[in-house]
Amino acid sequence: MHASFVPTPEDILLASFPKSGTTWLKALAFATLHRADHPPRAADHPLRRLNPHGCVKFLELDLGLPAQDPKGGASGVLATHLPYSLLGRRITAEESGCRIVYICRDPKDAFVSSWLFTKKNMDDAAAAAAAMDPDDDSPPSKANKALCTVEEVFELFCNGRSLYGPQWHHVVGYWEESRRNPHKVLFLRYEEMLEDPVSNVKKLAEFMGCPFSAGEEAAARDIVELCSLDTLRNMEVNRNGAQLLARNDGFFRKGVAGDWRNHMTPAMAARLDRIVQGQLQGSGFTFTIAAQATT
Ligand code: PAP
Repeated sequence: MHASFVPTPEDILLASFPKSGTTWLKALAFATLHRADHPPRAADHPLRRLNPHGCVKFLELDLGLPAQDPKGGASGVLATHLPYSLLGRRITAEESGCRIVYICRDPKDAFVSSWLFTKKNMDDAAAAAAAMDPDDDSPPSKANKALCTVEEVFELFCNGRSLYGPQWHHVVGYWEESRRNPHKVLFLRYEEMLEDPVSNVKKLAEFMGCPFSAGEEAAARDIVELCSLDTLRNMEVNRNGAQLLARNDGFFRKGVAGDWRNHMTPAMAARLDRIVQGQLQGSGFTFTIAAQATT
């Protein structure tokens, strides 16, 4: 589907490795771009009735599907999990004018988030199947037999075998392009956004060509508030709605940096850090916060 996508200079592409803050970035970019039509405090703001994935579509998944909200679908902002090397010249060429915002996250947290998301979806599917067939008394764990153990999935992740992986190549591909071409690719870090969301939203707005004016200080703060994990999580659509393959509540879990500590052993974390550091050697890039976290 994405081969048919022809970007215009107004288009913004939000790129990320899965479970790195995509949903948050979609919400922030959408709310920032459309703040004139949809003030963040408005009761009928699209983010109050649509999940961020309903407001900003995925290039490789949704294009060509009927949009849930035609206005949202035509917002000029799209998202992708594709690595930079697979985007295609129509997007990456300087002449396309299309700009890319990338969000990166500590690989340990992205891994844990992905594992828990998959597990939850499998549990939800098993519960839904059980509800449809109450006479089937096989234990729920039986329905989940297909799910690998966390150790097996971790092994694959460490070997670079994950959806859109290896994670570190994904990040470095966009990071290098952001260094070569800072007006084409804005590189954001999930952990830095947690620390100072308002500054990062201002940076995002500037890059997207819609900077906040001096009188818009409150609007920037209101957008951060509207798009915060707690606000989005508590909306009816995100408590009870669903996307094609997942319930919306699964997109809003803890939203912190360093939760890997609660789900990985120190040995697992040290191993992944070693692999990533080895792979990053010579690139000039570091997951600074990740490196600090295990020392
Ligand atoms: P996706 O790749 O399926 O779109 P993505 O949104 O990139 O998922 O990542 C989900 C993570 O972002 C979750 O992290 P966790 O599992 O470690 O908690 C989710 O909680 C977090 N997240 C979602 N929305 C927000 C938000 N508004 N603010 C901060 N973090 C968020």
